[in-house]
Order: sequence, then structure tokens, then C-alpha cells
Amino acid sequence: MTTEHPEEERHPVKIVAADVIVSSPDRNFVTLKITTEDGVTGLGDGTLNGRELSVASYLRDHVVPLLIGRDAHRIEDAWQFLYRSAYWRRGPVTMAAIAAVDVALWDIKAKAAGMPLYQLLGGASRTGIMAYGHASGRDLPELFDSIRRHLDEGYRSIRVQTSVPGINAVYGVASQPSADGRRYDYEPAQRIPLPAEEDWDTRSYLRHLPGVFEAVRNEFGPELPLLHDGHHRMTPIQAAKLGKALEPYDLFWLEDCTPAENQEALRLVRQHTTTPLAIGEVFNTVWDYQTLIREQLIDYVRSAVTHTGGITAMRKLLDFAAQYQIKSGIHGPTDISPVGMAAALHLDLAIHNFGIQEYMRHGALTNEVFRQSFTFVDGYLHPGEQPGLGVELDEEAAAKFPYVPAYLPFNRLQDGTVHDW
Ligand code: KDG
Ligand code: MG
Repeated sequence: MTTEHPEEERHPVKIVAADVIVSSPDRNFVTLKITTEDGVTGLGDGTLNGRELSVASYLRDHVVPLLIGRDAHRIEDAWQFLYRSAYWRRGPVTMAAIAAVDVALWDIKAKAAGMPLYQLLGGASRTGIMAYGHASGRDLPELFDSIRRHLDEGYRSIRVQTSVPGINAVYGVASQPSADGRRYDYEPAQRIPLPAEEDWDTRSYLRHLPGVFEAVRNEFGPELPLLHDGHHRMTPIQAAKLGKALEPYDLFWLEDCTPAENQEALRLVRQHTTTPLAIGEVFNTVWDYQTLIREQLIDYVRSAVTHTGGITAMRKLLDFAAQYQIKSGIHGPTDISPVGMAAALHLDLAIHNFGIQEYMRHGALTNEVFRQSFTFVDGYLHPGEQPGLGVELDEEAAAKFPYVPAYLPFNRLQDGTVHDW
């Protein structure tokens, strides 16, 4: 037996630089690049839609100075240090910043090991990652065309969003007019100086939606997995009513039916419907799911790696969920950068309780800035076999696209009351 502590024999690999890169190819992204003394670099995503500069400042002003000189390989220690030493815990800005550091450190560790990240997470649990795409339309013919286009692109699971008569702008409908003239569903954050005001009426929505799903099922048959996003707009009893009304159309999930910071609300919804429930894209820690998971009030965890403290925290959250047969449905809109998306794909491939992965395609300019190794074949994603995350940042290309202020819209009811968007 040796009397020396093995830790003393291992030389730390020091972090020598951490750069925050804000760029706006098709939209704003916050990327952290960590460099070690032996020249290995890792990337992390800290993008928080509409609040990007607050994460950039949190990183630049408060986190980067703490990283220099730390051992890049002590990921758990870095996570706990950043979470606990700030005293002020949780919140989207803090957790996106911690996620950026965490993912960059996993990228470094996997590159140093010469392995794709999923190998360090236990290796592949499946051969491909089932992805769902976003179909939408202002009316049924437009919606059907959009579903057909997605099927042609290879998607095997489809999210369905539709306009509602009497409402001018509804979340998720690609072809409705956008204040900055761009495609609306992929970039709900509009590059305008003030948030766009939209209108909402839950009763009209509840009257309209079941008929749309009935028409979609009649047209596309019973097999196709269909999803829908309620985007936080209903009260618990309204959500219960919708879940019940959609039961004949056998949804894969109904997402964000209520603003779920009130976890207890889901108990009421659950008592009334067997439509599977997905929630959590605006959550940022495991604590936000404590009641939901323990009481089995949801079926899918919607957190993003980027907004929930990175791989380290997501792994723990999804392992907790697994004890209750709750599966993953990792958030993957275009406001998660290709770096955050790659992190999600490595996790998706490795965990046992994978459910489905959201996949919206990034624009051409984004793909110019972030070179990616993932593939999408016959509806299945795969992160690729490059060491690390498999994403490289072209900093020269990124510099061509400086930050552009952009805001998500907000809702008012007919009487002028601000409503959840
Ligand atoms: O930034 C807001 C978007 O990420 C969100 O509106 C997308 O709800 C969304 C989804 O399910 O992708
Ligand atoms: Mg959503």
C-alpha cells in the first residue's frame, strides 16, 4: 500500500482563458470558450432568448475571473462552486451561465479523452435520437402542407400549432406576419426595439383546437406521433378540459399547459386527463420539478441543457425522473445554440429514459458560425463521433454578426390585461 494520496500525483490542467462570444448570425447567441494550458478548448452555450447580454455580463464580469487557474477537469467541483459560492441560487441567468461553463468543461474532458462526449456519459443507449419537428398553419390546408413537408424531410413525430379564428397572432405559427418580417415560429424573438404585443383568448383556442386535431388524425391516420405546445396560457381547469378534449386524438404530449411555477396545478390537470403532459422549458433546476416528479404529475421533462445548469445538472434531473418512469423531452428551439443542441444530443444518446428530442433547424448563417458534426437521417439525430461535443466555433465568422437587440412578444387579452405568452 502506498502512503501517498493519488490526487497529489495528478497535475491539474489549468484554465488559462475563458472568452464570452456574443454573435447574431440568424439570432443572438452567447458562447463561452474555455482554453486550458495545454491548448484544449471547450465550448458552452449560455443563450437566454431576449436577455442574452445579462448572461454575457454574468459570465464576463463574475464567472470568468473565477475560472482562470482552476483545474478544467474538476467539473463537479466547478459546478458546485459556481452554484453555492454565489450565495444567490437558481434563476435563468445564473443557471445559463453555469451551464455554459459546465458544457465547455465536458467538451474539454471528452476531447482530452479522445472520445465523443456521449461515451463519457456511459456510451450509447440507442442507435439514434427520435426528433420532432414543428408543423403549423393558419388554416387546415396550410397545416396539412406543413405536416407533409416535415414528413418529406424525414420527421417521424410532428408538433402541430395552428392559428385560432379571432386571434391575430398565435405562438408557433410560421406563416403569420411577424413584426420584423421574418419567419415567425422559428424566431419568435423579433429584432425590434420593444416587445411586439400579441392578443390571446383562451376560450376561442379551446373551442378551435380539438377540431384541428380531429382533422389531422383523419388526414394522417392513427400512427403518427403528434405533439402540441399550450405555451403556458391556460388555468388548471382549462388545461384539464383541453387534455380531456384531445384524448381521442392520442397526443404524444401536451406541453406547458399551465404556467407551471405552480407545480400543484398539474395535480388538478392530471386528475382529469390521460393526455401525457410535458413541462419545464422555463425551469432551471431540479427543485422546479420536485413535486412534479415525486408525485408523477408529468410524463416528460422539457428542460434545456443550456438553461438548467448543463450536462451535470441535467443528468441528475433525468436520473431522478427515471425512477418514476418520466422521460426526457429536451428543449431544442433555435434559441438553443448548436453548442447547446450538441450537448443535448450526447445526453439523449446516453440516458436510459430518453423520450424525444425537439429539433428546429438553425439558419444558414448560424451553421456558418458553428460547424457541427451531428446528423439527421430518417427522423433520427446523432451527435457524431468527433471527440468532445463535435462543434467548432468560427470566431471570424461570428465577429461578422454583432449582437442585435431582440425581444420575445407578449400577450394582452381583449380587455388589455397582460397575459402569459
Ligand atoms: O425563447 C422561447 C422559445 O424557446 C419557446 O417559445 C420555444 O416553446 C418553445 C418550444 O417548445 O420550443
Ligand atoms: Mg414550448
